[in-house]
Amino acid sequence: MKRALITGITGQDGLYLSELLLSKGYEVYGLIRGQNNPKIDLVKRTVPDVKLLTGDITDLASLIRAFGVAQPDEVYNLGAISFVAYSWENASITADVTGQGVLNVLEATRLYAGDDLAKVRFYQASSSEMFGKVQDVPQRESTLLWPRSPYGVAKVFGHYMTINYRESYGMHASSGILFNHESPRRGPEFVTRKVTQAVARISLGLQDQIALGNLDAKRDWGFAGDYVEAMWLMLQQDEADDYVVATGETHSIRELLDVAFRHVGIDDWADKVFQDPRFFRPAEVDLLIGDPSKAREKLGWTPKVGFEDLVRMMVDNDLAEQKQLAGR
Ligand code: NDP
Ligand code: GDR
Repeated sequence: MKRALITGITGQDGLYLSELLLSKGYEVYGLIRGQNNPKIDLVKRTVPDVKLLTGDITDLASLIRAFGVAQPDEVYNLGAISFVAYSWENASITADVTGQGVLNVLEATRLYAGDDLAKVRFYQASSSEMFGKVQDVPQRESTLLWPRSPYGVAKVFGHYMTINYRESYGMHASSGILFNHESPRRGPEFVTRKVTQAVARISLGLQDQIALGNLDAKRDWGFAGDYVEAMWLMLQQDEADDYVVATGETHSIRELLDVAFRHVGIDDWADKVFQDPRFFRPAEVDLLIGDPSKAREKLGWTPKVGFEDLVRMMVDNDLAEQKQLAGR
């Protein structure tokens, strides 16, 4: 039975990845931070077979202890401060967690492996946000990185550290450059879930309008359940490498609004949406569209859920959730 250690177990991807690995017969360990993390219940309910360990990726000693218990064959470093907008408010903490945290997990992995580096494989959750002010369209593994947020800068550090551990020590360390991926488990601070929750509430008469920022930004949105499969596939290869994981399609926030509102029978959403300066960013990433050819050819990976189905899945989930909350 293979053993996996996941940081970021309480997040969207941590839950999907745990389900995937458990279904493949892995023994799964998840790192939980904080003395009273409110998401522990969610993890216990969703993936009761995951074994929880206390630790924080900014605390190397806690990682060393967690590795000692988990004895992992595979390590998935998903833990991060992941909300781009927040990273301007707390740039230094973002650097510590999303940047330096990666180095800590790499170092804990190396210490755990000792002289036998082949005994463990490492996955880093890199991000399309590293492309920022894009230098190629579509973006691929070789595209020059030009991050536009403290989060993006921190991810670039983690990305190159992962490559550096591979090149310096021969560690099986891979980096998935994942484009935006969403699901009914997406945090409500991200634009897709913010929109699908609001659309559900508007259609149920629980809310009148939604306040958003830049409606013209374009993203390559896929389904998180598909993307965790690519993470796992990367660690099953003989050689570690870096891969873009994306759908190859891009859509604006306006198109997201079109699909979500249309799904509840509202064709014209102009009076339901207003722009609020609070949600504009100091520097924007205008266009993301990935070229997933390498993942398709080398990993045999393709996304299964398309953009419109993804949005409809999220609206349906939020309709059910909001009805239940409203006691209907
Ligand atoms: P979430 O924001 O849903 O989850 C982030 C996780 O990181 C949470 O479990 C959180 O735990 C944990 N975490 C935060 N700080 C620490 C810390 N100091 N020590 C240990 N764990 C910590 O993110 P996603 O699941 O969406 O993303 C997973 C990873 O993939 C992240 O690294 C993200 O940056 C990256 N990524 C995500 C993409 C996406 O579109 N979803 C695209 C590309 C990359 P807690 O409950 O304690 O806060
Ligand atoms: P992103 O996702 O920054 O791409 O990072 P987010 O959903 O936050 O923003 C996407 C785009 O929507 C615009 N936008 C708004 N965004 C939010 N959150 N709230 C709003 O009200 C709003 N209005 C417009 C944003 O300006 C932006 O252009 C996500 C995270 O999961 C990262 O961790 C990950 O690395 C990248 O995706 C790939």
